[in-house]
Amino acid sequence: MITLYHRPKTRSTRFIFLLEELGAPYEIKIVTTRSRDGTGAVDPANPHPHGKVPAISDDGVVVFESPAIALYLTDKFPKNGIGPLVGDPKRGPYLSWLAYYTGVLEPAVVSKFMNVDVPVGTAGWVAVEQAMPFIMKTLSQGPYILGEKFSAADVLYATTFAMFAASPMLPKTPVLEAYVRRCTERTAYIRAQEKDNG
Ligand SMILES: N[C@@H](CCC(=O)N[C@@H](CS)C(=O)NCC(=O)O)C(=O)O
Repeated sequence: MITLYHRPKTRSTRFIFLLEELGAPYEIKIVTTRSRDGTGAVDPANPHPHGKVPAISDDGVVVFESPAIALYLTDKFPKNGIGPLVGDPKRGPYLSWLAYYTGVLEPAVVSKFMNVDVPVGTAGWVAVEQAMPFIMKTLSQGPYILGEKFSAADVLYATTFAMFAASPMLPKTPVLEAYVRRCTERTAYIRAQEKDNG
């Protein structure tokens, strides 16, 4: 049984979405975390090393960091084909896009959000103005990040774009809007919103 350590309306909500897509048996354990306004506190019940969400525990095996959780879950529950497995030609792109999410896109978006310049050429990631054209080119070639088929990579990317939909840092294009709509109209996404509060 998977336990999802979760705080409503945070990065952990997307893992309710993924678990619903996978049809996996899971329980939600609501934990407290620190908030940007200085309120909240790390919850001793949360196994994440820095008291953040998401984290999961699979009968005592703890997994943290969104791409690792996505990969762990799609490998463990392959029935619905949400994550290409070893041997599938899409496995390489799948791993790349999962790693790109926290290795490049998140730092790019957060740098922009916090008004911090990315030291171009030396940082381990690029500015959001470089990341987004690459993502937009990919999305203009197929309805999903990996092409024809929805995957757990879309769970990470589409929920991020949905969250920042109103932000000027994201391009307002029909391709991006249609992508977000396509993913957030999924019944698993809708069920996740209903279960967000535990
Ligand atoms: N790199 C982590 C980021 C997790 C993260 O920053 N989560 C936020 C919620 S959206 C959090 O728990 N913040 C509370 C804190 O930093 O103490 C991942 O993608 O899994």
